[in-house]
Amino acid sequence: MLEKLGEVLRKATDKIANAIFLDKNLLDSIIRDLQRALIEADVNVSLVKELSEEIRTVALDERIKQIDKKEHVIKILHDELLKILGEEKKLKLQKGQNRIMLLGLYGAGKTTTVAKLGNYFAKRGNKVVLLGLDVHRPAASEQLKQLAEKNKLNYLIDAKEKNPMKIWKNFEGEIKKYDVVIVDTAGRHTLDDDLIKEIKSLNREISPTESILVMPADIGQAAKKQAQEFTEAVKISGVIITRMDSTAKGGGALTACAETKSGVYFITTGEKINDIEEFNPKAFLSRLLGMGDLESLIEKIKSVTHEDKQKEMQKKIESGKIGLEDVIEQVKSMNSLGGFEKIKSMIPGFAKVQGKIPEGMLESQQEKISKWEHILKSMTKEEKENPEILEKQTPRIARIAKGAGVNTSDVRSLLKQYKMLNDMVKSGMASGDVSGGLSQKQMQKMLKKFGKKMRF
Ligand SMILES: Nc1nc2c(ncn2[C@@H]2O[C@H](COP(=O)(O)OP(=O)(O)O)[C@@H](O)[C@H]2O)c(=O)[nH]1
Ligand SMILES: [Mg+2]
Repeated sequence: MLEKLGEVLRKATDKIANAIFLDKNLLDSIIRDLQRALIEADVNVSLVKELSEEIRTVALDERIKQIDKKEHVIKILHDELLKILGEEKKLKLQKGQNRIMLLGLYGAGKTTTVAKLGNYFAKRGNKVVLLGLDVHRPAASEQLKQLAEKNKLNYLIDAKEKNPMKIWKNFEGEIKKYDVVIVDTAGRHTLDDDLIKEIKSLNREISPTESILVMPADIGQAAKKQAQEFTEAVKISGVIITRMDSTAKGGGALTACAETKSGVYFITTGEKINDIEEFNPKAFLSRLLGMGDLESLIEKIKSVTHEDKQKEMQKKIESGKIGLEDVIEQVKSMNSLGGFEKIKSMIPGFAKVQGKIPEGMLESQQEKISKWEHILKSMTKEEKENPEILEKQTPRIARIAKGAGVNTSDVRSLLKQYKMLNDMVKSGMASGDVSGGLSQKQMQKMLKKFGKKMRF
């Protein structure tokens, strides 16, 4: 059910959580992924735009400290998604008899849902009966009968009678014995005059306590129009979305219902009798995000963020000096993106020129990282604190390489990366304001030089 969207949302929150700094480029890439996934889930483009703008506004708000930004962004993402999913609407049974009528077009899932809903209420101790009033489809009453018998539910059908009002009248005495009557009705290909007429007279006759519109999730955003049309014709008290398991468009159906303020009571997620669940937007979203709730999500971010470390890092960048360990630490913490990508997102402004970075520099450096870690272990405290002293010290470099079981070129590559980063930091690239440091042109020149020198 919306697996793809869930996956993208989880990746986006992970990216936010793992970022050292949420700079514009990282944000752009996250928003791009989100937009694509939401639109693929058939969420209305203007809703998607709104959501993106909200996130962008918060993320680029200068007044919010970098440290707090990730939490803000995650919270906004969560709240905005919740907003487009709509309010929770529960189907509460009333005292006295509940007459729940399911309406919808052909193949929407009415009959199947009548059985599921009947089972749902029967399991909760109610006296339930299913009533078949679909007189148009020859096999409709047989389908209901089979579903009821299979699941030991009471049912009332009359396969011969072609007037649904008559069936209701004939069974009136029998129906009185039950607390919950779930009524299956006939659909049409479209909501035409005949269907409207039939629903209206059923409404008068039965005076249902609930008139529920059943729509399949695969109609996506078209759910909006359908909900509006049905609501105009008869009073709809809520919606059930079926087949959430079999389409990627469920996001469209759900958000379309929220837009029309048609509360979604239930969603159904399979062919089996128990494949029905109350639609709780919060729980649904948590599941999509793969979290318990917003609080645990924020907790997760805090736990991977290491606030102290982040503060420390920011200080170092501001003071214009990054240590060897920082270089490795930062590169390491973004395994999924590869080493250099991480450094890119770490230094605001850097990614702006990413197109100009020589190829090869962006290669994943996993192997290199593990070598670097060994290298660090065979360095003295003095060397680690002041890598500059190694610069022209071939014997020292050879000693370190031997201790780490790597080549001297590996040691040199770490030193180069270290130097490069510090040069960049010093030159003001990491100030967060590119224009305040080097010009774009100067930066490109510098990168070119680095690229030639380094061949990562
Ligand atoms: N995968 C899946 N199929 C469903 C679900 N609900 C209904 N269906 C199927 O959708 C088809 C139409 O359902 P039916 O109840 O006969 O629709 P009706 O014409 O509105 O009464 C049937 O093949 C059902 O088995 C669901 O939640 N998941
Ligand atoms: Mg049916």
